[in-house]
Amino acid sequence: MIDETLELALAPVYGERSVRQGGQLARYTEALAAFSAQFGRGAVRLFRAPGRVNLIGEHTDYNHGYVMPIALDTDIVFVARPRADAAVNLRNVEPERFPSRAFAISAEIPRSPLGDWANYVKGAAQALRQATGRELCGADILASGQAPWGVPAAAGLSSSSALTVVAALTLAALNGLDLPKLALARLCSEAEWYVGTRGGIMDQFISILAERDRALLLDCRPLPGDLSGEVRYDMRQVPLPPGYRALVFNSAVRREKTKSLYNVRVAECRIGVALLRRRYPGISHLRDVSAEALGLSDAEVLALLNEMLPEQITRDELRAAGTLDEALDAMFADYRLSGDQVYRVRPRCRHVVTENARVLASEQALSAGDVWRFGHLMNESHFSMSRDYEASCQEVDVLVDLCRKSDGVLGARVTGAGWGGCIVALVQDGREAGVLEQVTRQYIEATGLLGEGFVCASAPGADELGIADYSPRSAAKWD
Ligand code: NG1
Repeated sequence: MIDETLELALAPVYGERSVRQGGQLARYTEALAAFSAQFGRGAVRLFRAPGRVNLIGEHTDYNHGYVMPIALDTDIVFVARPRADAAVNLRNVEPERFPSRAFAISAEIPRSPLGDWANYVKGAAQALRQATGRELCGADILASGQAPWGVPAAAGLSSSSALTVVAALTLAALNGLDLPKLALARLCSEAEWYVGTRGGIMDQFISILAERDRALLLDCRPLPGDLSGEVRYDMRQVPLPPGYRALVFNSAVRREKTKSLYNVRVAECRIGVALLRRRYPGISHLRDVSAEALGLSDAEVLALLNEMLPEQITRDELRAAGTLDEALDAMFADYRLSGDQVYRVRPRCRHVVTENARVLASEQALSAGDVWRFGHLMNESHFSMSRDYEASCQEVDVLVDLCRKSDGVLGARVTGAGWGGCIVALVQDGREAGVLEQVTRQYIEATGLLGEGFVCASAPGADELGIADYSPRSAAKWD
């Protein structure tokens, strides 16, 4: 009986084949049993949030620019039961990797050590508590995100955001909070700052707003509020090109050690804005530096960057030049950046400005069915990430190169924050098995690393299993 009910709930999410043959049914059944073993039998609710792969538009989101991600069918699932008190008890189906944790929900939840998985749940709980301003009930939670169904960690596929989103979704639902999807997405992107990185909104938005077989073209600049005060964004679901598949290859280079470079990049972009504002005070983010917005040609925009931005600069040099305003000073402290950090402002800004243009060009190419142009734009994007943003690494460059040289590949690029992790490639339908086999073999020959690849299956956004919206559920479902 449970199997049939579960099957009905899982099929629209993963597709019928994945439920039994792909093992999803077994995964959920195991998670339900593990929950009962840990917390006792009784009613529970199920929630999931997917990881993502970004097709194009990297490091543009925190610059109010454009991104084009799709949600993957790999996800993190919570089996949850509300508690009468504020305690959150966390268990995981992989206790060695993710040990049990417990904390109480409050407006200021003490952090676990850096890298601890509980921090993502704490960030979500604290953000909900602060946003509602009222006491929240806690929960007993069992998390399931193991391979092959989970989102690989530290691979640029947004496992951290999937965890944040599923935690916020679960705690909101168990507390009867009826948050619109956009408000939840916004809350989750702010919640993730709890862990220390000053990320943008892409990952949490796609995890919540995704539709199956669609990429989301998201303009990361919030639209001016209307009278209701609700946040709004410009976005469009873009169908994936028929006859082509997206492949993801994991370079097997874990990138968590270099995560602190992320905040350096955000700082470099903000320094660029501060310097450009001396001539164009209307610029608030690098998104405003475009040919269209400034009434210039593309070549003139690049000339402007060359003229106004230094190749590199330090905090002391900024101070000496009189450009270190209060906001920048506060940023250096907030981002925990060291005093001797060198900021390569010009190439970083060049990447963001050209990447925004590439996302818009990609949308046009895809709408016109011009997949070759889209592949070319992916290649250009990687080049820019590698050379100007220095957010690639040798192994990832090798992997991208091997992909591009394979028959049937139209384009390939690093995806996510970079410095390791995954790449994404666009491949002609029917060629994917050959490309996967060949590139895996050549990559291990070249680097000694086993870079696992898979064909992307897209999935809908985060939700409670078996229902279509975030309204509170009355019925207990599993026993
Ligand atoms: P990943 O690769 O998931 O760490 C990060 C940011 C995104 C975006 C990309 C680069 C977080 C949670 N995510 O993604 O907002 O800036 O890098 O495009 O910080």
